[in-house]
Amino acid sequence: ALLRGQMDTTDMNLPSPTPKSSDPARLAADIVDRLTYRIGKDATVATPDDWLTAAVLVVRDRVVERWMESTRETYRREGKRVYYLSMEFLIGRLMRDAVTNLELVGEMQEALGELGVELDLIRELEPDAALGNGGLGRLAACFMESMASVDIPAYGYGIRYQNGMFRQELSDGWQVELPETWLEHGNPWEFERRESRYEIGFGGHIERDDADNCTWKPAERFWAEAFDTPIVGWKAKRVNTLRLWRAEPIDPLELEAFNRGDHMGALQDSMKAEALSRVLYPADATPAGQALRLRQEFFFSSASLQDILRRHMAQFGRITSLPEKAAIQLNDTHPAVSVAELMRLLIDVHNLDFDTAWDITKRTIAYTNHTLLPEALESWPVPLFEQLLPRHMQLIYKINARVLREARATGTFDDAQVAGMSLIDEHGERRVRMGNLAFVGAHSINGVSGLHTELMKETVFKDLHKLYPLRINNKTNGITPRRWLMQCNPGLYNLSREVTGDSIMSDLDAMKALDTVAEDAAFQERFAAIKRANKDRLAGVIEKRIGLKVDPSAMFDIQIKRIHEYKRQLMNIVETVALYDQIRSHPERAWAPRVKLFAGKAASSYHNAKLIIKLANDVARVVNADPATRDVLKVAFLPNYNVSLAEVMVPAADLSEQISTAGMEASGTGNMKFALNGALTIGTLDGANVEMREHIGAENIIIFGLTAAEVAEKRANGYSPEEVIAASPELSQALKAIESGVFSPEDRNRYADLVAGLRMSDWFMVAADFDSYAAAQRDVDGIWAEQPRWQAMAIRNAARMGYFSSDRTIRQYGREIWNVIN
Ligand code: 6GP
Repeated sequence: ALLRGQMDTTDMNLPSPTPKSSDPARLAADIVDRLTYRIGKDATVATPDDWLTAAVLVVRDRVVERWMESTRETYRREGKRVYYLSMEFLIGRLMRDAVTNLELVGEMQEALGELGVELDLIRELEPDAALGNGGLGRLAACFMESMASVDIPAYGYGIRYQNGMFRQELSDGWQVELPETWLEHGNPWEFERRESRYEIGFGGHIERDDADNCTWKPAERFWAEAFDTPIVGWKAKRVNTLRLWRAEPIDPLELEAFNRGDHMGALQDSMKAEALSRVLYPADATPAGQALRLRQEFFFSSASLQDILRRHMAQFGRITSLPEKAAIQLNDTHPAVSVAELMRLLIDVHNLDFDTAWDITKRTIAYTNHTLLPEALESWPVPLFEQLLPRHMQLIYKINARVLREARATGTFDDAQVAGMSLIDEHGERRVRMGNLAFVGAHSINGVSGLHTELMKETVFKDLHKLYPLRINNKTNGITPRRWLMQCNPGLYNLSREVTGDSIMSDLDAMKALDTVAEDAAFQERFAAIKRANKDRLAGVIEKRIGLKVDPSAMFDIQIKRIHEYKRQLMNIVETVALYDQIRSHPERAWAPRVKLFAGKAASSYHNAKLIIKLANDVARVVNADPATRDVLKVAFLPNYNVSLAEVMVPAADLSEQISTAGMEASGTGNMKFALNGALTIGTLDGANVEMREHIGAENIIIFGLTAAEVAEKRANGYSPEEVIAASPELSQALKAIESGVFSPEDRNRYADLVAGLRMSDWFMVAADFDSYAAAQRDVDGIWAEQPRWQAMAIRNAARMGYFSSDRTIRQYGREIWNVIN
């Protein structure tokens, strides 16, 4: 009886678990049950957090049945599984997601109502799971939800950071970073799997066995322990697993040291383990570059691969069938060390020869690139790599020798080109190039928008693409319509369904039917009323968070995303200053009232990004206090941007700012969320904006500025921002005001260097695009003045975003990369 769990139970008559009812009365009884027996509290003393936990546990029970069924079914079908390896999963809250996908919203509301608890209130208490920085992490979360929704058996693998993305506060307009403590009240969604743990090694030396096969004797060893969170697909069709690893010491306490009186030394291993899964590096599209980061990358890659191989061998018993049964997707280069780790496991543990192992590795692994920014291409100093991962270094040299041999054999590359393809950068300090490692170890390398994929072929991977021309392909990003329409904007969702029918959540293309009512005055009125209600709600949030009153009938013009020079928040602020000047010089004109909203975090070490946040706040302070512009212009920077704040801001936007320097934003996904929620986009021909224009129609989007080719041309041939600035009176005046301290009277030099950067080099083309941007903003004003036209355009935006559902993206991955859908 003790061994029951490991025995074949098929011929035993075990009782089955009781199916969970979704009747509101039953749900209410279950909630009280969890409160009593799991949390140990009486309803009379339960706090709102206790009610939330009890409600989550009840919802989770409804998920578990479908979860086990999904797992069993994949096993039975002997199907292929997808493994999505990502350092980041920016999930946000899970309660509303799970309840809507289970279609239990009404029932849960009623059940909690019977207990005198409001669902809407307790779900606001749920902390955001903020295990990501921005676009890359949020994409991983949308993909997890879509894979479950389109019925692909998939596991997400990542790190269970104890402290996710930092909490941002503003102190006198400056960003202050505070630790995020999302696990403070426990996490009722996750299941700790103490039995699923793997040993992870670092350092040490290699014992040679024979030509291929080696034994690595690491000097440091830790456990990786699994925590599983169920991810519910639309209508609970399938429930997949997000498996996050936490590091544990193998020797929690070195008793010998402790007894010697060395109490700190005795805990050394525990502390080192804790550091591994402690914090998310808050660098977005910029490399963290520290040894701990490489340790984190290897830690979760190795644990995930060991788990994948264990599952494969348990079911199929033969390692060589791995590529037919497992597709491993690397989310950017963060898990790129997986290429070497899979090789090590195949050769040293599964005793394959190098050639067979290399063939299996390439057929199993695929890699997604998310940025072309040269500074973001990860590379590690060879000495550091060698010291932490000696066996992997050896394998990388061997892989490199093979790739360079293949390159030379073509006879088409000169020495410089071969050096560029090498996995080792030999300029100055020798470094391991993680992008090249991911490229050569994968059968598919994809970009995230059409433009980005083409640029990848022409720039970073130019020669590798020539050597392996069939590998690069495009998978334009998408967003899940469940979270980014149905849940965040129920008003628009319900109104749309009157026209489109009920299928839009499984087929976002059906939104197209809204085109037929775009010009209909009665429909426009209802559409505008929903937008207005969303704006009223946001106005409430703004007042509560920063004490600023804004007029919900004004145009809400929003730029929310990580603060980065290439995203050009600075251009938006400078244009705001120019507009402010204009309004003051021409108060008699009929200005379209605007509320300019900003939110986003800056990497802690990114000086200019932090200064841009301060500038937004300085400009806001001056503008908002000026009675001359009071009725037409307000500026606000909302602190602590996260998924939950986005869910309030996106549905309330009239205008979406997607104004990156062309060629620099790989795709963007915020752009898609806004358009789906009926905002107009002002943007450059960058990333997925290009494809959005094709789908929405050029007449329904406001495009301005240089193209990617023009930017490249200007950079190559030199360009003089001073001349451009001199030729633009508006820009000159705005820059002068900023650099002379009009917005920073207490520190007049605060922005001198920032503006000098624009005058001297202007790498991001702020000056070059300024006039075109300002003119486009005046076009926007013109459209705003013709409300029926604006509403028609906004409706057409929502109608034509079907292509940008992440279900479409995931089906393309499934067909063209993973081979899990026909
Ligand atoms: C981002 C890109 O900057 C963004 O354009 C894209 O939409 C998103 O990835 C999803 O593909 N990249 C990152 O966040 C990043 O860290 C290494 O890239």
